[in-house]
Formats: sequence, structure tokens, C-alpha cells
Amino acid sequence: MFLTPEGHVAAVTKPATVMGILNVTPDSFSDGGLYAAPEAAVARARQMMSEGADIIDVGGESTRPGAEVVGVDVELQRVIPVIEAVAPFAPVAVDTRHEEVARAAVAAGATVINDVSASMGPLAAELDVGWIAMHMQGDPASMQQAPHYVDVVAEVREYLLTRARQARNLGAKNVWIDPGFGFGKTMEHNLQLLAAIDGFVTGEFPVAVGTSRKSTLGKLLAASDGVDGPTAADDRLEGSVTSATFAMLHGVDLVRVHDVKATKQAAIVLAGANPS
Ligand code: HH2
Repeated sequence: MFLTPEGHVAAVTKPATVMGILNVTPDSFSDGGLYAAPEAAVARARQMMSEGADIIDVGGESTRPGAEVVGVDVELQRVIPVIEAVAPFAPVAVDTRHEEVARAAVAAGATVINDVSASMGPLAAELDVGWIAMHMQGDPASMQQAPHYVDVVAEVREYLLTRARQARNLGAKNVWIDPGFGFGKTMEHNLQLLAAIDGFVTGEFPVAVGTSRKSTLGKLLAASDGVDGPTAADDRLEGSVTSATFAMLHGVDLVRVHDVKATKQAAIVLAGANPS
């Protein structure tokens, strides 16, 4: 617990859940190609668990802007063997937009559907698993061409609460809402959402946030590394931890990150408690 300059208590009563990103893709924006082989993916999952991850998020389709669409068959081939191998030693989420993949992933041991399409609330209710409903305007192929909102914070919030309530009414129990940083949003939109993140923390649904290494941070940090242009994705550690810390200090419950060890330290220090 910390006191704000106004003397208000910023209550972080327990460390946020740290979700470690495991992209088993050749083309993810930061870790693409590194863990495409199942053995490398499983080793990475073990490493993130040893660094304090609470759950591993396995994804088989990059959703970076303009990413190539992969077929469901390819996505299944990528994620299912890894989920089967990781689930015996770690809680697993599946990061997918496709119902067929989500179903197979749950059968293979995943207990959370991390859904960047925010469309699988009914499935999560049916399968009795957790569901992260993330906001995206458009789809990955075109979402960054001309994102438009009248009031990004109000629109994203309303959309997520509507989806989450529908799922809850169908019986879904563990539902998170996630504003979807970088998904059909300009840098300005992303920064407005982060600045207003406490408005999403209403107590009705826990909030998840994924700012890790994203391009908004790279643009903010531009030239901080002495190189022209955005700071490279793997050189955004401190910026990523800072953005996650900001979110956690404002009550965010789950942070989806590449850099588990550093983020876990921030979560523990903010809460003044170590869960292990
Ligand atoms: N961001 C990405 C993917 N999945 N899920 C949630 N809930 N929130 C996010 O912000 C989010 C997400 C994109 O990042 P990454 O998986 O690292 O890259 P890629 O889409 O290129 O695989």
C-alpha cells in the first residue's frame, strides 16, 4: 500500500496476476520465431514459471497489425502440443480468436480463453473456463489503417462491460476485461486508455492489460537508445514495466507480459507482499 501525494491510499492489496506470453508463431512482433519449436516453447514456459509467472498465455497466431492470417489447422498444430506439455506444470491460457482452437485448447488443458475478438463469452460459459474479453476495433489486417472513436475510453469501456455482462448472464464465472492496447488504436488512443485505466476498475470485473513491448512504448521511447526511430521491441523492458506498474497501481488485476521477472518484482513491491 502506498500513499499518493494527496494522501489517498493507493490500495494494491495483493500482487497482480502475471501472465507470461508464449507466442509459438514465426511472426509475432517481439518473440516471433523464438519458440516455434515445441521443446523451445516448453523450456520458455518453465523459465517464465521459475521467474514468477502465474499463468502462461499460449498463442499460435500473431495479431500484430497486418499479420498474415493463419488457418485454424496451423494454429491447432502450433498450440495443442505445447499446451499439452505445459498444462501439467503450469496454468495455461490460450490466446486465440477461433472457437475451434479454444475448444481444443481447453480439452488439452487450458483453463482460460484469452480472446482478442471478445466473442467467446458463451463458449467460456459452456466450457466453464475463464475468459479475457479484449477490445479490438476492426481486425488485425486493417485495424491500424484509420482507427476512429468519438470517446475512446467511454466506447471501449461500454463495449467490454456489455460483452462481459452477457457472458456472466450465461454463467461465465471468471471474466476479465481488457482495453486491447494497440488493437485498432492510435498512440494517442492507447495513452488515453492507459491514463484512464482506473475507470475500468469498477469492481464488477477484474481488468487485464497488455502493454508489454508494444509499439506505442517504442514510439514514446524513440531515440532514447540513440538510434533514429522507435526503440526496438526487445529494448522496451523498463518502459514496459513502468506501464504495467502504472496499471497495477490503478487496480489492474492481470498484466500480460514478455518480461516476467521484472514485472513480478514490480507486482510484489507494489503490494508489499510476496505470494510465494
Ligand atoms: N496483445 C497481443 C496478443 N494478445 N491478449 C490480451 N488479452 N491483451 C493484449 O493486449 C494482447 C493479447 C499482441 O501481442 P503479442 O502476442 O506479444 O504479439 P503478436 O500478436 O504479434 O503475437
